Amino acid sequence: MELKEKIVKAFDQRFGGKGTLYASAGRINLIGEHTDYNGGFVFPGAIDKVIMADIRPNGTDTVNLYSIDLDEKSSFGLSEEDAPSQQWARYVFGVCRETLKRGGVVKGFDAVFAGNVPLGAGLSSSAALESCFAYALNDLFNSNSIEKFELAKIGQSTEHNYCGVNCGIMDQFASVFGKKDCLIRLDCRSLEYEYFPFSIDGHRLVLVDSVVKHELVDSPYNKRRQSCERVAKRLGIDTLRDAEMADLEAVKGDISAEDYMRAKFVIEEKERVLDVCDALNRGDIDTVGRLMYETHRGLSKDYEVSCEELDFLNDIARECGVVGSRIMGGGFGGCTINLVADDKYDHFIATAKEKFNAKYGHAPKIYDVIISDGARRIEE
Ligand code: GAF
Repeated sequence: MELKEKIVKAFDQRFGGKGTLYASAGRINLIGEHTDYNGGFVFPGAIDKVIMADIRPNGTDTVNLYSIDLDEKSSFGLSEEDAPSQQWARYVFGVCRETLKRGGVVKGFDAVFAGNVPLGAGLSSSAALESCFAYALNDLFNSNSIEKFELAKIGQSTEHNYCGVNCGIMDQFASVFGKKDCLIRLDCRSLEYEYFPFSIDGHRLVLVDSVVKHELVDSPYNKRRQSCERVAKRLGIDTLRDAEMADLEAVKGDISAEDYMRAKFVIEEKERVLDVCDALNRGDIDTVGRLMYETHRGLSKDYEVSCEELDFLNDIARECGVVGSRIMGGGFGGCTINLVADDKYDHFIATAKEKFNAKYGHAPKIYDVIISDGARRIEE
């Protein structure tokens, strides 16, 4: 059954009648990893994998949610002390609270939701969930008076204040602003953005999901961010956006070797984003691919957010003549993103499955992605 039919049916069974349907998308990022919280550039796009929700105000102060995928329900009030215990429900609770904190209106509602964004794969299913509800609450209760930028920030603040992840703005921005067939070059300091038509004739984007998620103690994502902030502080600047390699070299003796490597990666990566945008404009796919491999190396060796399985997939991509390949998203598991010529695709996928299975005892999952629209109301 299609996602939409499944949701409409479940809403009717659980709450009776119909609500309004909304969706928002997961995202890919062609290049620009861990640059968002450093005030740098990113280059993401929304994809054709979504979280969809059927929502209807219920005339009370209570929110009633049902997640089809988890087969779990949650009910909560809208005050700060009403936070639900289930992590998945806290994403929606956070969006309600952050909307209210900004002076928006939120009243009780019933909602059923489900999705096809793979979980834990680095495709930002959580941003898709946040953006779907932020968009819906704006439409249902606020006559769309809340700016789209603010919807993205509502999602980001939800992560910070209700989910314990001190993330940047990239995922929520891509999910809210995503546009069919376009990548978005976003300046995460000014929030100025530009749509780039994503035309890669004779090539396609494919994600290879290692299906591993290394749960590391001590929140390694937040620790990476702290390293960057320490170096910026030492340099007397707000963020590493304003640092050059020469600045970093000048303080090398005063910072830890680890902080040096983290900052080096960020400084190099912010330039790579601009170079990839230029290369894409020229139709120079080979340069795009080469820079993707450079990013992988940096994420693996300097930023240290890769893992054995993802490095293995990256090596296979190189051996199979894939134009560009790298770990995508926050890291510590999940997917590689691969830019593959059409005539190399079948060989690459078959080889990745066979070799990965032989080494790790399970096949990776393969997702072909199409760049698509972000948050929206679904007209029936
Ligand atoms: C995660 C975060 F949520 C983003 O803000 C970004 O930092 C990304 O990791 C790394 O580029 O997806």
